[in-house]
Amino acid sequence: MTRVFSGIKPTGHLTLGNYLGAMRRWAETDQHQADALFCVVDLHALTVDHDPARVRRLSRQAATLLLASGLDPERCTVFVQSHVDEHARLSYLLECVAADGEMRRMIQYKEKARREEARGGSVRLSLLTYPALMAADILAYRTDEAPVGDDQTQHVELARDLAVRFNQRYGQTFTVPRATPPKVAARVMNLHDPASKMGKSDDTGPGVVYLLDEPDAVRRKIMRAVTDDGRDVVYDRRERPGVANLLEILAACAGGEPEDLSGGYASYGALKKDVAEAVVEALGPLRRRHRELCADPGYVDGVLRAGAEKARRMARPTVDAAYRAIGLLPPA
Ligand code: AQP
Repeated sequence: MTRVFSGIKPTGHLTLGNYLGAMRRWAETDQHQADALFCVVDLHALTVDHDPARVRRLSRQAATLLLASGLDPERCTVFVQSHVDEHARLSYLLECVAADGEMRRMIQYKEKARREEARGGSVRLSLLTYPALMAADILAYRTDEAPVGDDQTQHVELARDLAVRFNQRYGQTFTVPRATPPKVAARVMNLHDPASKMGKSDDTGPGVVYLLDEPDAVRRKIMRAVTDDGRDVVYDRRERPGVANLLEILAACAGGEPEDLSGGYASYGALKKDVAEAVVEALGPLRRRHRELCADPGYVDGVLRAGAEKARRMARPTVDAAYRAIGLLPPA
């Protein structure tokens, strides 16, 4: 059976981008068709300036939202990264296989380092080495497929390269994974700045739809989305990125192809209205289930405890094998 692994970082409140680009597919498809693991990758949240209490709060919220989105612990493994030591253990070995130059080429590193420097902060070393930890997340489980949004495919490519290199140097140890981006909404863009990805930690709240936004807030944000010069509704990602983003969100929420949907609208206002209603409807069940789960924190704790135990059992043999292969003396 295909093994699938993917994760979500508790660096902010989860967004419509996280949902359409990743979570929805995990719940609707991956958990039914594969041996799937989904993880709140909390160690990754420490790569930028953070408030410890907030990371803890957001980790719990992310886990609750994963379950609210439809992940079923009977069908897949849901856990928190820091509860399974194998991720950090393997990450160090992969840092010993990775080259400094390939880490510095990562687009997310460049963008986030620039942002940290612009804020006057210092860039953490872990921001540079983060892709090695992400590779460890994936490789520890002998993952075949990593269903991620567009922005993460470069990191999965790096995980592939590291797996191949490790296997060549030290003997066959890892499965070589591949990224599987979604067909639509692989990159949901910021509603106020359609040149930038809708990210949970980019501090531009009005352009970001959060999964727990009230329906009226969702409507307001979408009605205020920037559109492009011109009045006709056409799907053109390069020339009309604002409208293209709205059409892609509509296609992802209500079905259809962005090109075909564009023909049904004579004005931007009518399009925005339909997008807003489609998003509110798509998020409705998730919001309701989230409220129920918040009333039962013991259930969420139990799922995470069992998930971590299972994940540990799955990862340990591979990580132990990697330790042996690279030349470390096993404990007596
Ligand atoms: N805007 C997006 N469109 C499509 N997919 C997206 N994903 C994130 N944003 C979009 C996908 O969601 C999954 C989890 O992402 P993550 O939490 O690991 O981190 P990220 O990709 O760095 O997402 P953010 O929200 O932008 O976080 P920050 O702002 O902290 O960097 C991934 O599969 C991702 O592709």
